[in-house]
Amino acid sequence: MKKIPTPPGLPFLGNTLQVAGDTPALAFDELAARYDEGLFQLELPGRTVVFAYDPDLVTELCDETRFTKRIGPPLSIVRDFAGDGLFTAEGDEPVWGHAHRILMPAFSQRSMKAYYPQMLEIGEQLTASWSARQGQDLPVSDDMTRLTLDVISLTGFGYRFDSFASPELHPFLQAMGGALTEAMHRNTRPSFLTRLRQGGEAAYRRDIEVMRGLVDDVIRRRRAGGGQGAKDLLGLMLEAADPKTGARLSDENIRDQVLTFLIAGHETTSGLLSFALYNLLREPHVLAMAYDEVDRLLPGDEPPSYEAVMKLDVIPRILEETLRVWSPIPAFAVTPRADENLGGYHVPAGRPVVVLLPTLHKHPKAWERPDEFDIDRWLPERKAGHHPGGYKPFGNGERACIGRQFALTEARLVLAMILRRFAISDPAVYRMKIKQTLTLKPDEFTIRVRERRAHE
Ligand code: MNH
Repeated sequence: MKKIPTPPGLPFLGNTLQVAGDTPALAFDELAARYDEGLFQLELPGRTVVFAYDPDLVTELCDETRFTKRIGPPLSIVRDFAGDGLFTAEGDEPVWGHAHRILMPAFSQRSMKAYYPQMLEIGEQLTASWSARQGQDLPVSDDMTRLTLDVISLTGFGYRFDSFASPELHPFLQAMGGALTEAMHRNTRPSFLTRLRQGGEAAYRRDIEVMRGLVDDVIRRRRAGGGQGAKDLLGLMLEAADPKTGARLSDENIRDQVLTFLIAGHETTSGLLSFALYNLLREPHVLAMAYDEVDRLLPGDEPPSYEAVMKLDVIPRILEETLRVWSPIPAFAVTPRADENLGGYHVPAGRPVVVLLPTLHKHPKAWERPDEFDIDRWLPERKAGHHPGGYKPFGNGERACIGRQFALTEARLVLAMILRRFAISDPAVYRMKIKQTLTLKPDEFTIRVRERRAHE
């Protein structure tokens, strides 16, 4: 067996200092650039972790008969607030299967069509808000967050944040950003340092209380308003039984799921939309193709129909390529079910193996000219030739993202609505600066817009 490359570390701290900054994802990416083997190993506080990014190794890691999702740090820390929600539940806990089977129907393509009018409504709030702010610097990540939070809360729970009515972001978002960032730091920071930061612990507990308070409000309003028979996420959770076992979700589990969906259902899609706008401003010929497409397929001023949006082709390819170049979730973790030979390297059962998406998605074994933003990679004939382990923005297998269609439907609609109405520009000539709160976003990215044609 070959030896997994390991960067030299310090006694006691191991490799902690190499990855303890504000953007661990970028630190992992830089370490990966040093090792052509396609994997390396780090000694982090209290544990040894393997990081893999060679597409052949990732193909093996995605074999669910050999590897399974692992809830270790940072997800085990996120359990402090997301509990047994789908994202952070262990696969062998029965509650994961119960919730998965109860909620799957809410993510079918048919359900997407049912959510469409609400997605459209919030999309129109965004474009109205931008129209009123023409010529001003628009905070892209903040406004995309307003949009995606309002969409998941309205479609999932019938709850309105009305984020575009307020210049400040909702306190829920502040609390969520704080808690996710703290979970990220606790992942790489030695635990004695976390124990020493007493104010940090209090702030973390406060953030969790703010989020829980909001969740209780969401559930209370549904119960007060009757809302019997609603087919949204909350309706299914309150009323449906697991088709396999007949089990229903406990009140505590419903709270965990609501918080999970409020977070997972918006944080990543807002990153995707922000990165997509960033890419379009750097690729004028792609932007021109996108304008041409929306003018052809969504002409006039009427709200675009679901059917017309489903016919878009350039915009979905922009989203696929954006997820390759900038994956909002930069990593996911699996572990061998039994001691494993992973491409000639010994990996013991239970050892965490983290798939590093930014490095994987630019690996020369899987991608020609990996640094080029090329939406033609996603033409059907070229897609068929892709490396099977080279692209995993939504994770893998049965623990892959349940909200993939939801995110892609929302993102293609909103990107189309923006481009149909506005000419976008970037007079500040933004340079990418990543902000990581576990997930990635462009920090302090602003754009300006002008109406493309006069609306009476
Ligand atoms: Mn989502 C799991 C990426 C949008 C709800 N999501 C995952 C995983 C990735 C991921 C990667 C797997 C994580 C892991 O293996 O530990 N998700 C994304 C991206 C987007 C996204 C890149 C948008 C772009 N996700 C959404 C949306 C929702 C959602 C929208 C809900 C409406 N995601 C989830 C849930 C899980 C998940 C829930 C956990 C699924 C499970 O394990 O059963």
